[in-house]
Amino acid sequence: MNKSSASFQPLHFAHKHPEEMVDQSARFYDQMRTRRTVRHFSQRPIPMEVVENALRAAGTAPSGANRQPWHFVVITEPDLKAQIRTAAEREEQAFYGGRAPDEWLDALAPLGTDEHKPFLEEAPCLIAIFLKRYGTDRDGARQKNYYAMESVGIATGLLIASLHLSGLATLTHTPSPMQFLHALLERPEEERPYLLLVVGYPQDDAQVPQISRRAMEEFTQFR
Ligand code: IYR
Repeated sequence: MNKSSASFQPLHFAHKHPEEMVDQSARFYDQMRTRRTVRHFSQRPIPMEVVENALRAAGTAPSGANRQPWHFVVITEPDLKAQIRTAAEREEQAFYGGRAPDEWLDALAPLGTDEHKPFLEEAPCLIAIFLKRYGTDRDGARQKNYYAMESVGIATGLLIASLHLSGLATLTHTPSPMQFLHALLERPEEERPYLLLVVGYPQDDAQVPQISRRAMEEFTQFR
């Protein structure tokens, strides 16, 4: 592969009027600012077509050398969710019971999290996100992936935004370590668990921690 293998096509960029651009960006922000990480999920089923479309949106993420180094496992089977809960709670017991340094536990205190993860069984859908450390080319040879962390992170962000805009709540869950997902979901050697996304409706009486978000001017510099 070299430069001569590149082939191009017209972009067909959809130009918008500046007023519409500002309006769109403000509406997107107004929607996104209502997103909250939820830890109390209803057992109510969700329209799986929404999840499928959100995964399609995730798959539009830019990626290093367009390697698209992600794999998603959508889990709705009650048995499998129960197995994931058992395995995650085993790790979390060790985490909260001594493995995590006090500094980390202090940082988590405002969130009220602990080793109990009932949402892993109660939420209708879990999406296990895997990062492919390398791929295979047409001849079956190992092909290096580039910026896989960044690429999978961007895809995950698009997935979360799409699910939120569609009316579903999510929890970015990182049982630590989460190698058990690799075995339970029978993923190949080259994949690493990246994140477990819990998806569903919040419980009617769901509460979320009182937190605030930093103002854009506080985390941005214009020069
Ligand atoms: N994985 C643990 C701990 C945890 C860590 C961070 I960083 C959080 O933002 C929240 C929780 C758990 O899920 O409880």
